[in-house]
Amino acid sequence: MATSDQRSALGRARAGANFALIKYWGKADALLNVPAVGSISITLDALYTDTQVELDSTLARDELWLDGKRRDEDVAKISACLDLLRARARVTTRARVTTANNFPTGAGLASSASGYAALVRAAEAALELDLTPRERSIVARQGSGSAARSIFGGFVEMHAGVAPDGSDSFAEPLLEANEWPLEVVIAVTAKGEKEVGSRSGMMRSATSSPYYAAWVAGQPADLAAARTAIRARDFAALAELAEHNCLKMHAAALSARPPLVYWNGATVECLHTVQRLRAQGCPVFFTIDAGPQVKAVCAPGARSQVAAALRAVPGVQELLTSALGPGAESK
Ligand code: 2P0
Repeated sequence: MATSDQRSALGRARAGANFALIKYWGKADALLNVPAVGSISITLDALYTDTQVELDSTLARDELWLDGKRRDEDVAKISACLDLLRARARVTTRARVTTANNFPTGAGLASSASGYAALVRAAEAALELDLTPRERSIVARQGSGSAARSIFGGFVEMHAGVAPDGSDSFAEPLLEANEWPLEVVIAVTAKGEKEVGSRSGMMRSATSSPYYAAWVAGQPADLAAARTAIRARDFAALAELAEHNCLKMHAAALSARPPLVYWNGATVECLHTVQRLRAQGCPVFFTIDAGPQVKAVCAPGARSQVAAALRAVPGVQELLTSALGPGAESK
């Protein structure tokens, strides 16, 4: 175990981004960051965050460097997450956190998911802690709900839980990446950080959308059906469910006051393109998060056909492709 007079220690980790097929949208407890609904996601191997945590006893406060820039405005959030781990290690030393995404930050590509998962793994190493995967997931959740899922690879289920202290609100693996090696083509339709982040977007949906209660009530059935489809590797069933669940989440966002329209014109064109491809027999489905990018999930053989079709959509600026990947690993 680390000691409180420790002068310096270093930890490094990499975590893949994930996105949900059955979405997380809404909180049961904002303070503990407990989601109102469970979710099911896939972790990617080609989009990731690399993070280094360096304990430095000369620092008066934590320091954050993101993609080469100092981000004082984001330090409070990462300090809160580090404090959970420092308390366990009985260490008070402040840390210099250096982190880089290999994909656009804050544009609906799950940078907080990979970011906090990598932070937890790197800080755990620096503090010489030895957490269980479940403990890592619980700490990562308190940084960002979706980060609880990036602790694991492949197909992952996040449990909302019922305990008032959040102790049963964690993610668990459903299938490893190689057990159903789907692939992903992401159509980037706008770059730059989005106007309304997920956190305030989901709060606004919860407090003002007339559809929010229906969204929450429908989630257990969608989770159960998706679990069954994933275990059976039933692509058609998962495709129908994931698109339905995504559009329900967006219905709750669109109907908030003021409304949350995360899409642009190219987003909608991509959605139609994916539906047309599937009607023609191509195994692909879409999902869209709190941003304008369209994530197309496909069976391995369909990737080049899907990429060609999405590349031809006016307004698509860039395509990112990925296989499914492992959970967060220390380096
Ligand atoms: C998801 N999203 O399930 C959903 C779908 C966005 C749309 O998880 O407040 O950044 O940090 O817990 O994890 C994004 O929400 O929110 C998200 P916080 P987070 O992937």
